[in-house]
Order: sequence, then structure tokens, then C-alpha cells
Amino acid sequence: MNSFEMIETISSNGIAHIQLNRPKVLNAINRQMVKEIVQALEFFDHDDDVKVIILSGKGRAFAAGADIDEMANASTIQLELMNQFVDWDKLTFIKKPIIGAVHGFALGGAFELALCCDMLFASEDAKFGFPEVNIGVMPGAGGTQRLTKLIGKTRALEWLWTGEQMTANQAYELGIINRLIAPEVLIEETYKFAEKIVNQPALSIRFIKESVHRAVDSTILEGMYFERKNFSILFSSEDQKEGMKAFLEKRKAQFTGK
Ligand code: CO8
Repeated sequence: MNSFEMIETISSNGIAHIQLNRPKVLNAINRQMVKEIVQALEFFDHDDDVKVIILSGKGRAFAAGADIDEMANASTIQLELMNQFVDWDKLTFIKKPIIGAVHGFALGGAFELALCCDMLFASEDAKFGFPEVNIGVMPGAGGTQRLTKLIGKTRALEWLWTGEQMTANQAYELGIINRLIAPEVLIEETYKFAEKIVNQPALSIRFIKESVHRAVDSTILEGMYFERKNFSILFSSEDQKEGMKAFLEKRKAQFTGK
């Protein structure tokens, strides 16, 4: 894998961990960081030893949003020609589970990045929000779309219009995060959950992710059609044969991911 300047990565026992690493500026997300996140995710997505990917931030925040320094003087034409959002779009195509572990701030582009994760674990001190409106812009990397799909139009508008920060507890109540965790054990608890996924049959995990994502973006009938296809496809896998055989033989299945 390439060496990185804006992130750090480690991987062991089926779990890859990507950490945003610009703590002096609260991990402000510049374009290079987005490229590196995508490169690391794509690398781990193709690494057979990796089953789950965790995303977190170093220092006192997950991240405080897109790097305002980098974009303050950009013109509309420059933004358009740069085509930077193509990297954000690539996040959508990662097949393996991505679990975000959020502490401190997850604002603006960082909240958008968190919403690209499949599940979110957050420490009790986490703060989420879209403060873009306070600096004369709006979310540009999917925030208005993903938040609205997750919590509904009226609630999304409240947070997007005011730019206020929501507490971890509010985010939990709104169904944005899966677990509220004490700050000192956030990473440990996220790993514990990831370990549960590591030993599951990898193809089932992959097709479940695809099917759930399809549910968000399609009608119920289209989604069910997609789900049904994936269900049938899994009957070509060795893990389906082994899983059902093991059940019938009353023993623990030995999954191989094939
Ligand atoms: N960009 C650049 N630098 C930042 C950012 C940021 N988003 N956030 C913090 N920093 C820097 C500060 O300038 C400061 O640097 P220095 O020490 O050199 O002065 C350092 O990080 C520490 O920050 P603070 O001293 O401000 O720390 P506080 O604890 O006092 O405050 C806050 C923390 C409340 C998070 C505060 O830093 C803040 O309000 N930050 C900006 C939050 C924000 O507006 N985020 C949204 C940015 S716009 C956006 O995300 C649009 C996304 C669009 C698509 C993405 C395209 C890539």
C-alpha cells in the first residue's frame, strides 16, 4: 500500500483500522486526505485478510469538517473543474463493512464522512453537526441527502438550517449512531463489535450490505427483488453449504469466505 501523509492505517486479525491524522487542525479534511481515505478503503476492500474496516480520528476529534483554509478562496469554476467529489462517490462502492468510531467533533464534511460508514459507534462526548450554514455555504458531500434519508426531512432541516451541534445522546435518539460508549473504551468496544463480524461468512456480510444500501435508494419492490437475487446467489457459496450442514449436524460452522 502507498505511504500516507494524512491518515494512518493498521490491520490485524481481520480488522483494518484507518485513522485520520491531522490532529493539530482537528483532522480538517483536505482533498489529499479524502484521496488517501479512498485509497486505503479500496486497498482493504481487496485484501482477503480484512473483513471489517474501522474509521476513527486521532487527537481530540473525529474531524472538524472540510479544511476551510484549503477552500476559502476557491471559485465556483475551480471547484467544478477539480471534480473532487468523484473521490467521495467512491466511498459508496466499498463492499466491506465500515464502522465509524466517533469522538469529539464530527462536523460538516466529517459528519458526511461518518454518514458514509455503515454503522456508527460514538463516545458520549461526541458532537455532530452541519455548521456550513454558519460560514455561508451548505453541505456538499452528501450531508443533505444522507441525513434526510436517515432522520427524515423535518428533523434534517432543523439541524441543517441552524448549524447547531447535536450531542451524542441526541444523535443516538435520532437513530444516527448505533452505540453510545464511554470515551476511554470507544475503540476497544468498536473492535469488540468488529470481531463479531470477522467470523461471519464474508459473502453473506457483503450481500447484506449491498441489499441494505439498496433499500435506502429504491422502492420496496425493487429492493426486495435485489435482496431475493442476492439470497439465491449465496446458494452458490461454500459457506452456505457448510453453514446449513453444520446446523443440521449440530456443530459450529467453519466459514472460509468462499
Ligand atoms: N478547517 C481548517 N482548520 C480547522 C478546522 C477546519 N474545518 N476546524 C478546526 N481547525 C483548526 C483551527 O483553525 C485551529 O487551528 P490553529 O490552532 O492553527 O488556530 C485548530 O484546528 C484547533 O481548532 P480550534 O482552536 O478552533 O478548536 P476549538 O476547540 O476552540 O473549536 C471547533 C473546535 C468548534 C470544531 C472549531 O474549530 C470550528 O468551529 N471549526 C470549524 C467547523 C466547521 O465549520 N466545519 C465545517 C467546514 S465546511 C465543510 O465541512 C463543508 C463540506 C463540504 C464538502 C467537503 C469537500 C471536501
